[in-house]
Amino acid sequence: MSKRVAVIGAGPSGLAQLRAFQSAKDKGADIPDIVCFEKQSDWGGLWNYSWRTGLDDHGEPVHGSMYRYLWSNGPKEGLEFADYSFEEHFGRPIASYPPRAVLFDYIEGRVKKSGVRHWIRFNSAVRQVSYDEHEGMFHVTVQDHEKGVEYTEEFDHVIVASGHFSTPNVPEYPGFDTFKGRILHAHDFRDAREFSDKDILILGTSYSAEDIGSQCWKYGCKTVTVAHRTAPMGFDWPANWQEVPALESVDGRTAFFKDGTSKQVDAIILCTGYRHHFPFLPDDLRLKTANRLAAADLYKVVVYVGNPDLFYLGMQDQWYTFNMFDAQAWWVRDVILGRISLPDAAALKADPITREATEDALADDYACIAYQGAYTKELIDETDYPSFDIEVANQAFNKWKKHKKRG
Ligand code: FAD
Ligand code: NA7
Repeated sequence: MSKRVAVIGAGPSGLAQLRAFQSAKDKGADIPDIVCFEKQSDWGGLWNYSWRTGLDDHGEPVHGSMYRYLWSNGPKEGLEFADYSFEEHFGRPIASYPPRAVLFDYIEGRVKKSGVRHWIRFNSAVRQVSYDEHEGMFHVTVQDHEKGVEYTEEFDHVIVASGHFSTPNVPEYPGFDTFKGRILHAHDFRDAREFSDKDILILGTSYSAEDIGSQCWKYGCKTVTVAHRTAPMGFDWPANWQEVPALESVDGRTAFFKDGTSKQVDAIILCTGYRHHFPFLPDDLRLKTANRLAAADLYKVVVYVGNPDLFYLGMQDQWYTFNMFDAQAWWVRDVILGRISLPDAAALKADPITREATEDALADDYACIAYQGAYTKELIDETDYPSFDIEVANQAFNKWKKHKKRG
């Protein structure tokens, strides 16, 4: 097969794509030329931990948003690869909530075993992608930081797997510019010990707020105050942890909240989420979506409806992660191999709209988990990705949610 496929990013999603093509090759399929561009010097995406914040050693924005003592924030039973179990990798059963380094080891174990590293060009940042209508080809311009050169190559397909939890969403509140403490976004949080003996204010009520607050509490901060814009988390928190209404302003070191109360704080940690950010894509190819389960403009949440030769992986909000990325990667592979046909343009466009409407009608988080489980199964059923028990995975997530509520 003479086709060329570019994969942008060697995090869990990009690696799933490499593994998917390798698995087809192992079974005798004629696969395209694959080139994976990764701007970091190693694979693993967010799981490739960096102590750095700001810019990396090449002047690229540091991709990593993870921190030193991060442990899996969901049960491993919900994310296990169907073709490479935790037991196969570690040789024995392991706990449900592994630390970051253990999950990195697991992610790496599978791709080391399948021998796909030679497809990856490391220290290679994709700068620009354009589509030539006449040729029907993508032009991908890459900065090679090792050789210090920029070059452009042509590809039949581009698969964007560059993640969407790296570019911070940073709100500004009155008084931030003169606050007499530290303000940082979760993306730049690295070590909870920095906040021991401090009074911290957290904005946001989702995963990062819950986990970074808990870390700071565990590593000895004096108090945790969490301000919510919509609703409090409502867990059974310790005595020196309070939930308050939305922040209105700060003055000096005092934070003022919507209900008229105030609190002296040393640091403000903005756990306010991330933005989908694709500086290398032009308007007509760039995904514009909220962080939701049914990402906008993607047929089957992977095919870009504006150009069906362009694919995106892992762009939705995530309950399911590694095995869902696999399901997407196997499905995209089969489109490229001609095993799955795409419908006409009208049907491509209609699909994400229907998915959004279904998502909007979901009653609660448990329904969201079931929805994403069903989506993962929908894709798996159309490929040869090894089937796994989605119902058991759903139950693992449900149990985890209930345990958190119990306090
Ligand atoms: P990423 O992991 O973000 O990888 C994208 C890759 O693309 C990176 O290697 C990056 O360097 C590369 N890249 C980006 N731009 C370019 C470019 N222009 N050129 C070349 N390369 C580029 N999930 C879980 O399952 N369990 C957890 O406990 C968990 N904890 C998390 C904690 C935090 C703080 C965050 C932010 C996320 C967490 N996640 C967790 C979710 C996480 O999104 C997934 O686990 C997973 O890392 C997503 O994989 P990805 O490949 O889609 O994106
Ligand atoms: P999320 O899940 O996108 O949550 C963002 C939170 O930030 C959410 O509670 C929002 O409140 C809140 N938010 C957003 N903008 C603002 C402003 N302007 N002011 C106050 N609060 C705001 O991001 P996370 O970082 O928690 O999680 C992302 C991934 O990282 C996830 O996959 C984890 O595994 C780790 P809202 O509820 O919308 O009012």
